[in-house]
Amino acid sequence: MTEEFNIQGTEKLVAIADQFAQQGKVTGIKAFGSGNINDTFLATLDDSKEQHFVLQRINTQVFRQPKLIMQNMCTFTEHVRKRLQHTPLNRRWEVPRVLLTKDAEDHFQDADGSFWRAISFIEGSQSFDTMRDRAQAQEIGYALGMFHNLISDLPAEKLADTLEGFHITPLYLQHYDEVLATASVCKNAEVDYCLRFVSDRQGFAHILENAKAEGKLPLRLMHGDPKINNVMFDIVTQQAVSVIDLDTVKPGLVHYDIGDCLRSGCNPAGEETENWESVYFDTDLCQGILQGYLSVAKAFLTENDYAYIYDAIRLITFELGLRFFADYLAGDVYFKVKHSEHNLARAIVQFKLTENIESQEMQIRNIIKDVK
Ligand code: GN1
Ligand code: MG
Repeated sequence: MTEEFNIQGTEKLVAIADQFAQQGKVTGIKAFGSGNINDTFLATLDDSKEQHFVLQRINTQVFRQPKLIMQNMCTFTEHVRKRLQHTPLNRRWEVPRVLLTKDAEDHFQDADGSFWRAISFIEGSQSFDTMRDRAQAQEIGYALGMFHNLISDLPAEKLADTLEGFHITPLYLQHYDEVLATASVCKNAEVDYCLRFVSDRQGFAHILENAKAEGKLPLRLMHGDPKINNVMFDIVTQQAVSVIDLDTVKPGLVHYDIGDCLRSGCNPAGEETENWESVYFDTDLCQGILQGYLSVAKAFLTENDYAYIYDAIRLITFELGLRFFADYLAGDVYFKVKHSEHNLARAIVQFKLTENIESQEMQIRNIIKDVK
């Protein structure tokens, strides 16, 4: 993204952001957040009503049909807006709005063919890369539960599949095998650890897809990426007020979300640490997240849903490690990296976390039983 920071680049960005400024003028723009796929910027306006908005360049190598994403986003936001109008909550809750261009389009394509879109910024809010404490864990859980609750009456087929194969672990495994067959793997202790780790868990990779195929887990709508920094907190009250990053809201299993939220929220060392020995799964935070989640999600969960929560936590953690490792072997074609070993390091974090989850299986299963 360094290109963006020369004057010419900034001018170009401001001009693109200006397309979405219905009122006022764009006075500044800066890189924002820590996304691994899209490029994200925060634009500042000289308008007193709406001071900021989020501008994003969609990575169309990953999201091949960005127009479908915008369509899903509009269907989703419209549904939730109506639900909240009909049944208001007794606390602050916000849904990011899709901003239109001056030509009333939900995206803008620049001269290079890049796909840009803008989303409202949740004013007075912030996000966190790692969990602060148990109270925050409960809020994160509440946020995911509220998100699921608000779409639980929107039929899954109303949204398009914008990223085929997303969270289908057996497909990631298949892709990994293909990459492995052709990659020139540079062997060292870390790579050996990862190769071994994956090969020991081949059978397990199918657990959620089997349950789905057997009709034990229904296809529902999901967020797809409810990691800790996609939950926004009110700066003053410290309550969760929004779940952002709606690109992967589409049909799937709520278990992918539960697994993703817990693998991300219960890892105090964070996804980006290189201090692998410090990685562990915090069961106290796990209990907090699940309590918060169930305070709003109990209404639509079945016995089978509970039965697969532990497997979901273990699987989605393993899956992300597998995705990072496969991308390392493939030469970093999917996730953005800061250096050549970055995806390998990220994979090891997720595998260490998986190992720690496995070693605490009984405790985690007991927590699920207790909070039910
Ligand atoms: C990617 O781009 P970002 O950071 O929102 C990825 C998620 C991973 C996450 C790990 C579409 O999300 O699945 O869990 O990185 N998104 C996609 O940080 O692959
Ligand atoms: Mg995302």
